[in-house]
Parts: sequence; structure tokens; C-alpha cells
Amino acid sequence: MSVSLEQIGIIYHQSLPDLIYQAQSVHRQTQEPQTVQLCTLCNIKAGGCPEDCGYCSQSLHRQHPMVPSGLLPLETVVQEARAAKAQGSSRFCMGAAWREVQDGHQFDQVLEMVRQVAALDLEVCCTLGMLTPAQAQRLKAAGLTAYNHNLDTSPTYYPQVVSTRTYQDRLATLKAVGAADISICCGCILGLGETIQDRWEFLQVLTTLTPAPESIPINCLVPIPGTPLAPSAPVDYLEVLRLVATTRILFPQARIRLSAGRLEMGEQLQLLCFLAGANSIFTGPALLTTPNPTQSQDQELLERFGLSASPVKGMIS
Ligand code: SAM
Ligand code: DTB
Ligand code: SF4
Repeated sequence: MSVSLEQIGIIYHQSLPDLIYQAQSVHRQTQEPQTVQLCTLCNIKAGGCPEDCGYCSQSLHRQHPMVPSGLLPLETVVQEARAAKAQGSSRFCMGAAWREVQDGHQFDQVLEMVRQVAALDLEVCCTLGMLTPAQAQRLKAAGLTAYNHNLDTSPTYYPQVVSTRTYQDRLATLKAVGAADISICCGCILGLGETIQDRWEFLQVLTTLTPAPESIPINCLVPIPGTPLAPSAPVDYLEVLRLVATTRILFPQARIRLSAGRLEMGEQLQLLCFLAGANSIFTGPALLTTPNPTQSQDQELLERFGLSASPVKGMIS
């Protein structure tokens, strides 16, 4: 399915009540409106990344790059996944500050992490940078549910954000992921200095992916001191809301995940986003390198909204 920019613009610019009503209607037909999926992130390899993404603290291109970590030990990662499940997460996402996956011992270790996390009956996601089709097949064989690989913005604005890879590189990895029958998780960042039209173009590209994305993380830029894009102006909250609603209307089946920036969003904007079709959050005290609401804050938030975490397999609720 491909949708024109004009059609996306018409959806986006409806009156807010009409937009939210349409998004809620779609949401109620395709999703369970009382539940929110909790997904816990784990940074299995921090820092030392050769890419120059202008928003990221883990890049080697910073004036004071962070001290890179080695790959976390298998037992630590599995322990974190167990703890995440005990706290209500049904999905566990392992991120590595790599440009691309390289075959060898470290990738073999990651495959073992995927196997052991999958054995806990959790959805398993990885975000490891670029993949070859063969690497995607190996991840699938290990039990990977989904692969997160963000396009971040429009093809036209992309070169302002990162210069060490192209949009086409990103699309090639997404193609390899889809061909291996792994679900696609592909999101954006709002607040990189892009225009509203860039955000529509991002959504338009998403509509051309096969298979359609199973999950769409919406990140609001967390401005990290020392990163080139940190001085960008924050995004008006209604633009976040309109984008979430438009995404829900265009992708009735996808999980829409409120990702980076929830601390800055506050309770009211998160509530509006849930009303507009968001139905997942990243949980845990940290995202990759930046803070996130605590487990008890999130539990309280959901309770106050009358929402509950999506069921976790093998747990009595
Ligand atoms: N290195 C891999 C890659 O880039 O695909 C995986 C990890 S990377 C940190 C995962 C995603 O986090 C990026 O694609 C970007 O969308 C998001 N991200 C990174 N830094 C961010 C920030 N400061 N604010 C919001 N989102 C951010
Ligand atoms: C995604 O779209 N957002 C998450 C996850 N996928 C890997 C990462 C957000 C990172 C925010 C900045 C940081 O903590 O360094
Ligand atoms: Fe590396 Fe990913 Fe950060 Fe880009 S976003 S610098 S690829 S860790």
C-alpha cells in the first residue's frame, strides 16, 4: 500500500477532535484499547560506534566520546530479561552501538542471547545496526521476533542527520529483515530540526515497506549535550499528538510505541497519545544511555489511566 503525501496531509490537518476520533475508531477496531505493551530495553554494547548520527551519544564522532563497553555477558542479559518479565514486560529489546553486525564470536554470543531470551517466552527484539540477509536468517533461526531499525526521518532530511550511511542502506537492512520473516520495527525521531512534511515523508516510506511494520517507535529527541542536534528546538506537543494519530490511522495493525522522550512528555501528553492510538512504551530505568521513567512511575501512570500491561506469557495476572 502506498499513500500520497497529500492524503497524509489531509489526515494530519483535520480538526483535532476529528483526528483523534478517527484514530480512536481505528484503534478500537484493531487493538485492545485498555492495554499497553511494556518493552524493556537493554544496551548490550554501549559506545564506540563509528556512525555519526547527530543525535547519538554513543558515536565516536563526538568531541568527548563515551568510554565503550564490551558486550555484556550472556548471564547478565538473561537475568535482565527475567527481571523485565517479572515486572510485566512482554518484549525485550537488545541494542548494540554497532554500525553493522560482523560475523564472529560476538554475533554468536548475541544469537545465544536471542535463543535464551526467546526461551523465556518473551518477544525478542534486537537493534544492532545493518544486517546482511544471511545474518537476518541466523537471527530468525535463533528465535528473533522483531528487528528495530529506524529510518528516523524523511529521505530528504536524512543527510542532515547522518553522513556515514544512506537511507538506501537502512532500507536494504529492512528488506533483509522482512525476507527472513522477522517482524519489522521501524520508527522516527521528532525534533531533529525536520519539517512536518519530513515526518509525513517518513510515514509515506513506511507505507511502502513489505511486510508492513509490526511496530513503530515514535521517539522525541532527547537532547544529549555534545551531540550536534542537541540544540534543535523542542517539538510542539500537538505535533507529537497529530503524528501519533496519523500513524495509527495509516497503520491500523501496528504497535505504536512511545519511545525516547517520555520523561519530557509528561503525563498529560502521554495520555493524549494513548487516546490517539499509541499502545506501547519502553520501560525500565534507562533507555540506552539516557534516563526513562521508573517502573513504579509507569505502573502508577497506567493505573491512573485505567490501562494495564499487555499479558505476559506464562504469568498469572
Ligand atoms: N546502532 C543501532 C542503530 O542505530 O540502528 C542501534 C541502536 S540506536 C541508538 C537505536 C535508535 O535510537 C536510533 O535509530 C534512534 O532512532 C534512537 N535514538 C538514539 N539516540 C536518540 C536520542 N538522543 N533521542 C531520541 N532517539 C534516539
Ligand atoms: C527506538 O526507537 N528507541 C529506543 C530503541 N528504539 C532502541 C532507543 C532510544 C534511545 C534514546 C537515547 C539514549 O538512551 O541514548
Ligand atoms: Fe551508532 Fe546507532 Fe548511535 Fe547511530 S544511533 S551512532 S548507529 S549507536
